[in-house]
Amino acid sequence: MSLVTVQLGQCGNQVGLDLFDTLYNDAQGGQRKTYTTACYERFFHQTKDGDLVARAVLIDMEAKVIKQNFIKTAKSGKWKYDDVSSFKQKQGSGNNWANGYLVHGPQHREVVEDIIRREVERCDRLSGFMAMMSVAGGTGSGVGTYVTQCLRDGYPKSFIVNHLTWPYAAGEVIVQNYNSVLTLGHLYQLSDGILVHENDTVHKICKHLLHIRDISIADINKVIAHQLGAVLQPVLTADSDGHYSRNFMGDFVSALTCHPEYKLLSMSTVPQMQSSSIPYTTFKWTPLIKHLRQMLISNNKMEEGIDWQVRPLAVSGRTQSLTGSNVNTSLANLLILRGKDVFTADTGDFSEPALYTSWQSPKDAFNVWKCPVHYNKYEKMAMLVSNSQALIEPLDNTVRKAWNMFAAKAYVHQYTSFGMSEEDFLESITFAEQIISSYSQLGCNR
Ligand SMILES: Nc1nc2c(ncn2[C@@H]2O[C@H](COP(=O)(O)OP(=O)(O)OP(=O)(O)O)[C@@H](O)[C@H]2O)c(=O)[nH]1
Ligand SMILES: [Mg+2]
Repeated sequence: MSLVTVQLGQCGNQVGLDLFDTLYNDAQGGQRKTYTTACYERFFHQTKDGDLVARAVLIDMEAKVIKQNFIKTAKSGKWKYDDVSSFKQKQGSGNNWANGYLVHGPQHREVVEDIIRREVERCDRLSGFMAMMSVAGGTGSGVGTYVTQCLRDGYPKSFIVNHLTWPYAAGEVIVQNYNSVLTLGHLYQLSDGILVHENDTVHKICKHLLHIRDISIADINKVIAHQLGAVLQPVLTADSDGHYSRNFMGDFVSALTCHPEYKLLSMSTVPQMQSSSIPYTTFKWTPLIKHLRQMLISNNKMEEGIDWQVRPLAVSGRTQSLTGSNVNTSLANLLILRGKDVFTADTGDFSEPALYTSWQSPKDAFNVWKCPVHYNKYEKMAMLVSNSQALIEPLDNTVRKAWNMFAAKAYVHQYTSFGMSEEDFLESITFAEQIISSYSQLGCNR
C-alpha cells in the first residue's frame, strides 16, 4: 500500500525533499530486495522509462523552494518529483495563518484537489496521507490546515497523519505563536496523528551529538528526515506474519492514537552520531533500549545528559519519581528496532505499567516493530514514537505567549482583516489549553 505525501510551504517542501532522499538512499544501500521493493511501493511510482517518482504533492504560495526542489532532484538524478504534482504561486502567505486558511486555501481548492486526486489514482492501494509543514509561517500552517480539511472531506476513510515542524522558541516570526495555536486548534479534529519535531530539540542534537559547529537548516532537516524515515520505512509488525506491514498508516495510528484527545507524537532515536564515527562504534541492543527508555521517562529527547535519577514509582494517587522530578507518563509507545540480530532484542522494560497512564494496560499501550535490515548506515538503531507528556512544555510556552499577545490585542487586526474573528482566536487558544490539560492528567490518576 502507498502513502501520498503533501509538502506545504517552505519548510514542508524542504523537509519533504530530504525525507525522500533519505528513504531512497536507505532503500538503495545494498540491502534486501523485498525491503527495497516495499519502500518503492510505499513512496515512489515508476515511469515507463524506469524513473522513480516520489508520491508527493508540492504546494507553496511562493515559487522559490519548489523550483529549487526540482533543480536539486534533477541534478542528483536519483529520483524525481513530477512537475504536474506541484502547485506554486508568487506571493507567499506572509506568515499569516488566516491568509493561508481563509484566502489562499479556498482560492486554489479545486486545482489542488485535482493534483492530489491524480496522485492518489497512481496508487494501487492508498494507505493514507502525510501532510508536512511548519506551524510558524502562513502557507504551511494556514493552507496546510485547509488542505488537511480537504483531505478529510474527500477521503473520509483514509488515514491522515500530519508532520509539524515546531519553531525555535526564540523564533524569527513575530506571530509564530498565533499561527502555531491556530494550526493545532483546527488540525486536532482532522488528523489521526500529529508528529512533531521541535527545531530547538533538533538543533541540540546537531550540536551535542553530531558536533556540527555552524548549524544550518540543511543540517536540521537531515536529522528530521533521518528520524522520520526510521518511522516510515518497511517493518514487521507483531501480526504481519513475516511480511512487511502493508497497511502502514492503519497500523501506525492504531498503535499510537487510541483516544481522540491525545494525538501528539514525539520521536527519539538512539544512537545518533557523526557518520565518521559509526564504523568504529559497536552497538548492542540492551544498552540502546535502556537509554531510549530512560530518555522517555526523563523526557530527554537526546542521548546526551540523560537524567538517570528519574525512575517511575507507582504510588496511589500519581506516578512519582524517586527524586521527585517529573516522570513523563505515556499513553502509548511504539518502539521500532532496525538492524542486526533484531529478534534477540529484549524490550520487556517498556512494558512496565508505571510508564503508562492508569487506564491503559501496557499490552495495549506498547507495540514493537522490527526490521532485520539496518537503517541509514547504522548497524542497529532504536526509534521511539511516543504519545506522552513530552510535548506539554513547548505547547504550554506557545499557548502562554499567544494568549499574552492576544490579551494585548497585538497583531490581531492582521488576522481579522482576512476575515477571522476574535472568537476564532479564543476558540483555538482554549482548545490548545484543553490539550495541555488532558496530557497533564495522564500522570495524575494512578
Ligand atoms: N526545520 C526546518 N524549519 C524550517 C524550514 N524552513 C522554515 N522553517 C521554519 O518554519 C517557520 C517559517 O515557516 P515557513 O515554512 O518558512 O513558512 P511558509 O509555510 O512558507 O509560509 P509563508 O512563507 O508565510 O507563506 C520558521 O519557524 C522557520 O524556522 C526548514 O527547511 N526546516
Ligand atoms: Mg514561504
